[in-house]
Formats: sequence, C-alpha cells, structure tokens
Amino acid sequence: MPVVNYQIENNVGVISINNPPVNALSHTLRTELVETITNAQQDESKILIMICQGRTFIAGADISEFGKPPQPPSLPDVLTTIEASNKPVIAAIHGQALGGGFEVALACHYRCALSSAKVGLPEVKLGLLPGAGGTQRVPRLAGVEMALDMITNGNPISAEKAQSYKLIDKVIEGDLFAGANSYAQELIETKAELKKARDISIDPTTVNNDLFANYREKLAKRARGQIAPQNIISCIEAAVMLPMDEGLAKERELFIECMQSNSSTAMRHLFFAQREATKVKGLNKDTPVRDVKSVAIIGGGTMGGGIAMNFANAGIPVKLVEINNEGITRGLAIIEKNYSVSVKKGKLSEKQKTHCMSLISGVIDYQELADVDLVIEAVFENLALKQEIFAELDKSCKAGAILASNTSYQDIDKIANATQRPQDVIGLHFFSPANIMKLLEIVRGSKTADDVIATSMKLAKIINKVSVLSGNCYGFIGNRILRQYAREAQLCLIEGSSPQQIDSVMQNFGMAMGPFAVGDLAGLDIGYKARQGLSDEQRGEEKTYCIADALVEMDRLGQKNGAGYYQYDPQTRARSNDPLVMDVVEQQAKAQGIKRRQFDDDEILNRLTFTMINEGAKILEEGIAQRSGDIDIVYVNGYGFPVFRGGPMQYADSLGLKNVYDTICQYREQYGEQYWQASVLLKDLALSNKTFSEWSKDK
Ligand code: 3H9
Repeated sequence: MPVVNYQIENNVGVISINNPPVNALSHTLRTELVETITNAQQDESKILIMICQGRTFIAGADISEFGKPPQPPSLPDVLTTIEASNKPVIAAIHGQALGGGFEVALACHYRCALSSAKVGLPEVKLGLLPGAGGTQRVPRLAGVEMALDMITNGNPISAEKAQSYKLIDKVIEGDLFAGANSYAQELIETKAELKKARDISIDPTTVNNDLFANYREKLAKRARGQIAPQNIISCIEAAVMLPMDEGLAKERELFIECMQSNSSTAMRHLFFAQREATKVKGLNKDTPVRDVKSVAIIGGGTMGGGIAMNFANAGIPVKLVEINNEGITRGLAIIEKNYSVSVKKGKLSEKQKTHCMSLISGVIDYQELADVDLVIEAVFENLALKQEIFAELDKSCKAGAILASNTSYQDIDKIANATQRPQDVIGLHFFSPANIMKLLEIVRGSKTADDVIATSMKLAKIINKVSVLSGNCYGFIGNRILRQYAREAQLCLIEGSSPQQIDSVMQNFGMAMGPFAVGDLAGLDIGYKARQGLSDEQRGEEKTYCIADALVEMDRLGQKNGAGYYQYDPQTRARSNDPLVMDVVEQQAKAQGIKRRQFDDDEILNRLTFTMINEGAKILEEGIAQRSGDIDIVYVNGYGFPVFRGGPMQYADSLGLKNVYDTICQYREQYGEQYWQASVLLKDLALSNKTFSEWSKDK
C-alpha cells in the first residue's frame, strides 16, 4: 500500500499522506513524497494541498531510523523538491506538525491549520536540532527571539500563536480539507506568488548585540551537559549572518554533530523507553478498563492535596478525606495556595482555578465514599494505619472500586490482605510535589487484577503522568535504588570526603542536586523518623547513618531550620559550608573506628552510580522492573538523574557493562561483599558483551 496518495479534485492536486501511527517521515514516505510532487509538476492541477490521514499531520522524522545508515532521499532533499515546485504547495495541518513535519510545512509556500492544531520543533528534547531548515526558516518568518525561544525549549505552540508569528498563514475552523480547499481557490484567484521563507533576509543590525551571548549563558545553566541547545543558537546566528544555503550547510553540520553525540543517543533511548514503559508484558492489549469518573484521596496533607490536584486538573471530581473539619480546611487551603501560585505565574487563569477548586470537596465520613471509582490512600508511612484504612475502605466502597496506596515502600500485599478484595488493590506512588512531578510508579501486588493495572496505566496518561510498572518489594524500583545511592554517599563521607565534594561531583555529573543538598531540602528528620521505625537489620550498619542521626540530634534538620549538612541564610536561603559539620563527621568516623583518607572525584562518582546500576540489575533479575528502560524512566522523571545520560542503566550501557562489572568486583575486594556483590545478570551480560537494552529487547 502506498503511503502517499494523489488525486486531482477540480484544479487542486491533493497529496494525501497515510503513514500510521503519526505519519513519521520514513524512507518510504520521503521517497513517495518526492515522486508525487515531481509528477504533479506536469499535470493540470494549479495548486497542491498536502494533508494527512489519521490523528496528526507529520510528527517528524522517523526516530527509529536514526543511528542507521541514511537512505536517500534525505529530508532536506524532500524539502528542496517541495520548495522548487512550480505551483504553490499548501500544508494543511491538523493534530501536531512537529520537527521534520513542521519543517516540511515551512518549506511549503502556504500553511493553514485547524485551530486545534499545534506546531513545534521538539528536536532539542531528543538531543538534536531541527536538521531540515527549521533553524533557518523560523527566524526568517517569526523573528530571531521567537526562534530562539521556540527551538531551544522545544514546546509546541497553538495554531493561533503560530499565526501571530507568521508561521501559519490561515487558521481554519471546522473541516480542514474544506477550509484548505477554499483557501486554495482564493490563492488561485489572486494568482498568489510562490512564497518562500528563504527569500526573507534578516537585517543583522535589528538583532540585539547581546542576545546570543545571553541565550548561551542561560542555556549553559538550564541544559547543563547538552550540546544541542548551544548548537541551535549557532544555527540561528547563522540565519542572521549568512545567506540561506550557507545557513543550511551550517545547520546540517551541527545536526550531524548532535546526532552522533552520546547525549542524543541517551535522549532518544528515553523517548522510546517512555512509550515502552506503558506496555505491560503478558497483559492483553484488549484488557477492559474500569470507568474512573470520581476519586477520593485519604489524607489532605501536602501529598494528598497534590494528588487531588492532578485529578481536578483533568476534570475528575475528587473527595478529600480528612479526620475532621479543621483538616479539610487546612488541606483545601494548601491546594488553593498552589493553584494561586500557578495563576500568578500565568500558567492557569482565575477561571480555571475556580473550576478546579469546585471539583475538590472535603469529607470526613467514609460512608461518603460509597460511590467513588478510585480511592488513593496518602497518609503517613505506617503499615498498621494503612491496613486499618484499607479494612475500612473494604466496608465502605462499592464493588469494583480500585483501592490504591500511595506508599513509597510498604508491602502492597500486606495492605491488600487487610481487605476481602486484594485483586482491586494497587500501589500508585506519586512523587512530591505530586502536582508537579511527572513520575507515577504503579505497583502491582501478587493478586492485583489485570484490569486494575490496565486502568491505572490509562489513568496515568489522563492525568499527564509518566508511568512505570513495578513489582512489589521494599522501596519498589525508585526508593530501593535510592537506598544504595544514599548509603554510598554516607560511606564516602565518613571514610574521608565532604558533603560539598560529593554534591559537586554528582552535580557535575548532571544530577539536579547532590545527595546532601537533597537531604537538606527534604528535611533530615524525615529519614531519621523512618529509621526509627525499622528493625536493626533493616537499618543496616551504623556507619551508614550515624552522621545523619547526629545532625538531627543537634537539631540540624536541613533547610527548614537553616542548618543541616550546610548552613542556610535565613533570608536568601543561600547555602554555605559549615566547619561544624566536618567536626561531626570526624567524631563519628572516630567512633566507628574509621581512618579517614583523601577521596578522588572518580571514586565518588563510580561508587554512587555503580551501586545504583548493580541494584537496578538485581531489580531486573528479580522481575521487579520489566525492562532496563523502565528504571531509566523512573530515575530521570523522579530522581533528577540527568536526561542526557539516559538514566542509570543506559549510562551503564554507554560505559560498557564489562567496565562496570570489573569495577564492582574491585570494590568487592576493597570494601567487602556486603554492599558489592555483583548482580548475576550484570555479570552474565558483562561476560557476554551485551547491554541491558539488548537484554530487555530479547527478553
Ligand atoms: C526530527 O524531526 C529531525 C528533523 O528535524 C531533521 C531530520 C533530518 N518517529 O507518543 P505516542 C511512535 S526529530 C518514530 O504514544 P501520542 C511512538 O514510538 C523528530 N516513531 O502517541 C509510538 O509507537 P508505539 C521530531 C514515532 O498520541 C507511536 O508512534 N519529532 C515518532 O501520545 C505513538 O506515539 C518529535 O520529536 C517518530 N517521530 O503522541 C515528535 N513519534 O505505539 C515525537 C511517535 O509502538 N512524537 N512515534 O509505542 C511525539 O511527540 C508524539 O508521538 C506525538 C503523538 C505528540 C506525535
């Protein structure tokens, strides 16, 4: 079946593209487009309309072809053919015109779009830049500042906004083809010219001298470790300074540099991993899902309130359950405050805020939960309390309601067994602040029903979360790995390093924050209290937490009271080192009989990251995560792991698993078996020269 169809209707040549699911510019599509447009030059049509079937206009180059040998015609060649057409070509856009898809539209002579459509150049999110003229045509049409903004942030814009920046010529309401056809007749009647973005030149004197330098500086901070944003700036600078063809050559050169970078490989891995993570192995695609039209959240604290906002934002009514009216008033006030911040930042209108607030109501009686479709418990981490709540929910909720816990590490089966319907119980682990953080860990218990898993996956998409399925174990995927990372940070500290050295190593690696700065932000008392609830065995060796405990016992709780691993200015919250902390470290090392030594940065980096990788491998081995990409998605979206490294497992693949395995074996010799027993899977893959990604695909 051809992916491009062509027919002449009256005097209009209609180029109809049908390459599901998103009309990506595969080799076949590129070939057929060139053929169709070339042939159309000779026929009786007066104008050409390019329109797509299915859910969207062209969503970009076919990302799955990247990294493979290129096959002609290249996308720039396709665009040259379109632009050189002797009759005008109109792009008719619905859904999204993204990346190479929008570049195709920009090479057309006219662009019309449904008012619901969006256009954008999201390549930067794949560690790339628009490689088919986007960096040259957007500044010519929309201005340099708009181009810098749009291409470096990669977010799509509405058709209306695109029209205001001359990126779209006409916005259509109603039927796209009918609208595009009447636009075509109008252009024929007015003998419209072959309008080409390349014919516009930008006067360099109109561009602010510091504009590019300011952007470079801003993006060096915001997108640390990534080359694409800096290369995009160079391309747009070329659009100002050079003729079109030289600008295109520069764009090509820098596009190839991005394409060959490790960061783009990592970010493309994440693109597919995120989509793969939504698929549950062994779960039939046609598994029915339950209707979720109303939700209740048990616990109106920061977490419960944040979770409630997700549902209200998606138009789903929420009952917030608290133990008394004061609790409700307090909970609703926190939510209202969060919404007000969004209004202040211009992310929400006052009307939208009022609407969202109207969807959230407070209740104190479980009887009021009789008709809700989903309940999410979000009280503090105490198993007995959670079991009590679930037993209560079992009595109050209707048959078929999904009962979920937001626990970060408790055993889902033990919670489920407090009910007579363990098949309806699941873990929905949101990350704080729950209204902002993208990640949702969906934890299946041993008896969780397939349709409860399928419904949770679907719901995650509705509330705009990135979901990953985890098996049931202490800490699930994320916190189980985090424990190893935190332990090594504590061990490096007591053995000779400092909070500032460790934090700066991890920040230079690309983590959003180092482990000690994170501890101070979260509050050191949280870990302290959690440790109190653990058995000696669960708590582990004293040297892995004694410094943290000592600081809390000195009332150093972190940012909230101005002192933790660092000192904080009460007004500005600026962080500074505190010699007192190093005194505590020295004392604790002495008490543990540890002789402190100099640490080099590489050892810190390897110990902190390799322990994560090793635990990740054990998680795969045990079937807790379905594939290595799922672990990467958890770490990038929930724990500030740098996107340009692709997550811990992709990072391991990029280093070579043999290197990681050999270093772990060396640490086992140096520091003992307890923390450095290599995972069997890691060993097997290292010795057979395979990657986690390959193993995940073959499984
Ligand atoms: C580019 O264009 C470079 C050029 O500048 C230069 C070249 C020289 N390719 O997201 P969904 C698959 S770079 C291949 O679940 P939605 C996706 O994997 C590209 N496959 O749907 C999934 O497969 P599966 C710039 C793609 O409705 C299926 O389609 N463009 C591509 O939630 C459905 O995807 C972008 O970065 C692709 N380009 O969202 C846009 N896109 O079903 C990337 C999707 O097997 N795409 N697939 O898991 C998107 O942002 C979203 O897919 C979109 C639809 C918004 C379009």
